[in-house]
Amino acid sequence: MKNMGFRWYGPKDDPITLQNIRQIPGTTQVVGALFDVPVGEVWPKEKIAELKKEVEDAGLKLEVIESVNIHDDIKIGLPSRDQYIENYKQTIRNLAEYGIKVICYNFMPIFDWLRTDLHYVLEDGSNDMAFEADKLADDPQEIIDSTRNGSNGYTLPGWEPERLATIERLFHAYKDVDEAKLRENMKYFLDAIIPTCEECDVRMAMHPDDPPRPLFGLPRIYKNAEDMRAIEAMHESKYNGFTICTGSLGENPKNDVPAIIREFVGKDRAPFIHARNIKFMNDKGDFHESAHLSECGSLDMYEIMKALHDTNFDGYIRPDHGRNIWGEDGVPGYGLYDRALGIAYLNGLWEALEKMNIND
Ligand code: DNO
Repeated sequence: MKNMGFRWYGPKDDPITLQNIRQIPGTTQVVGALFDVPVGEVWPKEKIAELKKEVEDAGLKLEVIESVNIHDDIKIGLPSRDQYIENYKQTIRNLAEYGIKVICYNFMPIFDWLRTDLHYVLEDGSNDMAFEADKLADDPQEIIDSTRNGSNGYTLPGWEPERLATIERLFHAYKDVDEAKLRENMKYFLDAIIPTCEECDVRMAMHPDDPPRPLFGLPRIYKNAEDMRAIEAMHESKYNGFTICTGSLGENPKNDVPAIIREFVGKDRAPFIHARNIKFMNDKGDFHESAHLSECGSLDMYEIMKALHDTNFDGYIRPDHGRNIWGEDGVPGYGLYDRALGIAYLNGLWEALEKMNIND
């Protein structure tokens, strides 16, 4: 696939090098970010330029950013949001100057994605991440206590201790934010930034809530196709788009992922795809992640790729979380080997689809 990408955490934090990525056959894009700019601040041009140069010097392209995170004040709807929105618009302009075409972001309150186990051991001795609802507290106070004591009861990927310290304050700030309020705040944000995206030709690609269900009483607004239609209607523009993360949406067995692709790629509202598989552990929706192959998980990756092919998808795609295999133990979900195998598999499915099409 022409825009196959690989997420990279940068020279300081990622044990994977750009050369490693370059050597994965069929990979042209690096999906990157600036990890040291605090959420809410403008991304400085010099740092963007530096990242871009590094990626291009390695023979790769940088056209997708994951993520420019949204400050919680915007999601809560505090008066300070206007300044954060102005900063976001400036970041969009700065990124556009360096050829960025897609910005992936999410609108999840407080937490990004959540798992209850980062090293769930599979039968073959490899490990990956899992989510079991029973292992999660109902009471936010329990998370606060457990994270504060460092008792390791919860797994909050990407949460540094300083940010954890703000959890308590944040839960309080969200107490009056229900789904309707969060949608209202999202519309306010989109109405403000989408005209800038249109001017700069940068497409926003909202990532689904992961897992796609309310957690700890916090609202979730991108869980399924219906939510996507509501978000789409908030601000009609192809620049108000989605990341379709097959794993996140697929974590709810009621979501028909190929149908979601057909609908939203079909109408050019999904410029970015995260392709991964998950495996249900029971009928309560608990799951662990898996190798990308259909036979290893619960999602039919052929049908997913076929839906992309049938809708003439020509956006950006990357493999998503992989297992830790062959003794590797890197950033959870973001090791080298299993994601590289994922790329080989996804590209193989795509090649077959292309050739079947030609012979039709
Ligand atoms: C998890 C990722 C998410 C994603 C953000 C987008 O592995 O897919 O953290 O990057 O939700 O803002």
